[in-house]
Amino acid sequence: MSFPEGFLWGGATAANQLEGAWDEDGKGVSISDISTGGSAGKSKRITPVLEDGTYYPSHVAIDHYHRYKEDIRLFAEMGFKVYRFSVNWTRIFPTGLEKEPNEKGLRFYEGVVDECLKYGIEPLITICHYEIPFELVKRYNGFAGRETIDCFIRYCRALFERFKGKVKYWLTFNELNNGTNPVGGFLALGVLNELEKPTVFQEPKDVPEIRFQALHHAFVASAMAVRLAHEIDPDYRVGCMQIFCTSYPLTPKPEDTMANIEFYHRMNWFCADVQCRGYYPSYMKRYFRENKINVKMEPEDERVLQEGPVDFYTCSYYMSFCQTAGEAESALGNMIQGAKNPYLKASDWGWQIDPVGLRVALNQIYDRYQLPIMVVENGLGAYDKKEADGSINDDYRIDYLRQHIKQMEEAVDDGVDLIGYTTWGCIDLVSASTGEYAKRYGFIYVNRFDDGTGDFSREKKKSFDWYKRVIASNGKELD
Ligand code: BGP
Repeated sequence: MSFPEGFLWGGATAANQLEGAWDEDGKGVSISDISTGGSAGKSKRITPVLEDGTYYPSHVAIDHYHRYKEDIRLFAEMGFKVYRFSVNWTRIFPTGLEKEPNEKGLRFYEGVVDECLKYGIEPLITICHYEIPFELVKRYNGFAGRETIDCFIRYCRALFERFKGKVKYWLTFNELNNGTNPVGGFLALGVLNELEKPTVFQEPKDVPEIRFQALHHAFVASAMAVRLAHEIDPDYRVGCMQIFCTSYPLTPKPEDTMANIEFYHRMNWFCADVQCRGYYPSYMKRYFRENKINVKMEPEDERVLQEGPVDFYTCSYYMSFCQTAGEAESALGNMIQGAKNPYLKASDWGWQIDPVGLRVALNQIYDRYQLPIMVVENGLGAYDKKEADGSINDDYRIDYLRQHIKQMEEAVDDGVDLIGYTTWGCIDLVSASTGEYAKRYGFIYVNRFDDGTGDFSREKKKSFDWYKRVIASNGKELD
């Protein structure tokens, strides 16, 4: 039992959560740039007009824009085989509407890609990771407007043409199925139904029909992008990316099992079914009917979806839930909530920790699609403490990752075609859900804090050397 030869070990980040330099070299304003800081107890806000004196973490993040060479050198020191990062759409097309790409933006990512290749690290690029140009939100309500499809394809073309021969792996949208949740409509699809005043991130004005319309346009855009990628370079491999949330019936009551199936349909399968199989699953007809959702489709959409299934499947995996048809104590999770599982412990942010749930997930996904799989996000957000001697002993993170890697190994033994693993936030960065630095995931500590202090210097945590050993032994040495 072992990981296959050539297994892609590495780490993952997203532009808006680490680059900073939010208005440098011609970059435009993205949806993340109008999101304020927040914390576990205080939701961040989306402010259509930037407020003087308000703190916007993406504007500086961890200053990776100016330090990417140092960061990638550290990734290389750990032995990364792959580095997953996102391109910030607004560096390439500042408003999303330009006809020609911004050369300075392309050059920045060329620098990142070349730096990876210098160390033999395979770049894995997320094209749209919660970074839709804000101008497209104002004009078209993000992907709710069909016009945004063309803007996205123009952006994809610029990337596919520029990186031909250098980059092999692409993901169209980060966690597209987050668009099935009210909170995810803004992040994943750029849908913001309230432009006149700020929105509390956790309580958006939600119109399900608009959200599912936007999701449909994103499906079409994603399928068109897959096709375009293959036309430009037949060696390109394009994947989908989902939040995977393993879930169990809370009790053996048949009604709880049915509630769990419905959760799986909407949350885990709907978007992946469309992106992997190329057509809408039949169970969504009922959901749309019962929720009075009418999605408008153009006559060619069916064909476009059929012609653009993805080459591989990827997901984030952090935690699991239970489902019940009745009442239950609820537990927090990645963008969504579910019923609490009495057998699991939770992280400092209340996310239930479930390594076996990852093996369950990988089996379920592979049984369904028979496609190569990468786990492109997994990790523990925790409060790290610096000891008097300056060391950061994140044994809890090592333990979390170790348990999950063991379960991935089991899944490989079960026959799952798992080809890679990129831990989330391989370097500390800004949290997507809470907008804070305090929730740290990295092997590399960044001296930057929520009160705006800190010089951005980088330090290795205990987990740094541990992960280096894991990679060097291809997952054999986990202690
Ligand atoms: C996923 C996102 C990431 C990331 C991660 C951890 O949903 O794709 O961008 O941030 O979750 O979540 P958080 O930062 O909220 O802890």
